[in-house]
Amino acid sequence: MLEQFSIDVDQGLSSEHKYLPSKYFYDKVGDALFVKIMALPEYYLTRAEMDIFEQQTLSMLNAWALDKHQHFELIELGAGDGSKTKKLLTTLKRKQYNFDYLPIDISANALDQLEASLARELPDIKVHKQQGDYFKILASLKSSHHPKVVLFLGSSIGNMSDEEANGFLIQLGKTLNPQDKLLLGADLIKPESLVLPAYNDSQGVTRDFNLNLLARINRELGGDFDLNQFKHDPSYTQQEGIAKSYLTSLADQRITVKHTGKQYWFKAGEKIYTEISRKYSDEIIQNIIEGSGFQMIDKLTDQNNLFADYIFNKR
Ligand code: AVJ
Repeated sequence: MLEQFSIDVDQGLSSEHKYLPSKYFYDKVGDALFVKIMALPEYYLTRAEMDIFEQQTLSMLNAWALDKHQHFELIELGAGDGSKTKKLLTTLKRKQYNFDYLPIDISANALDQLEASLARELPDIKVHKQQGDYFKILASLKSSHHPKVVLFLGSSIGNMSDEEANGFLIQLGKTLNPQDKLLLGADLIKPESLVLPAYNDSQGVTRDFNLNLLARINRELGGDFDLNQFKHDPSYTQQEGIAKSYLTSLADQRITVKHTGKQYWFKAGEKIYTEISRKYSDEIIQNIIEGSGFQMIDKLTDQNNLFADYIFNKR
C-alpha cells in the first residue's frame, strides 16, 4: 500500500508534466475534508443528486422493471455514507421489494460506519458489506443467479478521463448478466460561473483537500513540501466540460521525499495536475458506454437540471 503510493508519487513527480493520482486524496484527513466539501454552499453536486433520490426513487423502480417477488441484489460501488441510497432503501422497503443491499468500498472504516447507521435507521434491510477492489468483488458476485442493480453515484466516474471511463464501463459490463441494471450519477455540463466555485469555495476547504495530497506525502513518505509554497489552482472550460485541479508552485524550489530517495525540482509557476472532474452531456455518456453492452433506458435529473442519474440496461 505504502509501496504503491511511493511508486506513484515518484512516477508523477518525475514526469515532464507533473501529476499525482486523485485517489490519494482519500486518507483520514481527506475523507473528513470531502464530507465538508459535500456540505459547502458552492458544491451543488451532492444536493442535486440527493434531490433526485428524494423525488424520483419510484421512477428508478419503474425503469428497473423489477418483479417484486424476484429477489435482487442492490450493489453500490463506493458507498460512502449512503445518505442518498438510504432514500432508495426506504422506498424499496415501503414497496415491499425483496432484495439485499451490498455496499462495496475500499475503506473498511466507511463500511463499518454505514453498516452501523443502517442497523439503527433501517434495521429490516439485509446488508452484506464487501470490502475491497470493485472488480474483484463484482467477479465474485457474477455467478449469483439473482438480478443485479449497480449504483455508481456522485459523478465519481468524472474522476476518470473518457478513455478510462470507457474501459471501466466495459469491465463493469463484463461482470453483469443480461437485463442487469446500472444507475450512473453524472454531473452535467454547465457554465463556469457555477462549476468553478464548486472547486474553489470561499472557505478554502477544497484548497485544503487538494493540498492534503502534499501533506500526505509529507506524513507518509517523509516529504518536505512547504504547503505555503503551493497554490490551489482549479480550471474549467464549458466548451470541453472538464474541470481540472492543479497545485501550482509559487517559487523555484526543490522537494525531497525520503521514501522515494529522490529530489524533485519545481520552477515558479510549474503545475502538478491532481484531478479531473468531468462534466457530461448525453452525447459524452453515449461515447463512454461504447462497447460496454449498456443501453440507456432513462435519465433522471434534479429540479435545477444540474445533475443526472442515467439508467442503463445490460444487453
Ligand atoms: C467525488 C469525484 C465527484 O470531482 O466533484 C470534490 C471530488 N474534488 N471537490 C468531484 C472532489 C474536489 C468529486 N467526486
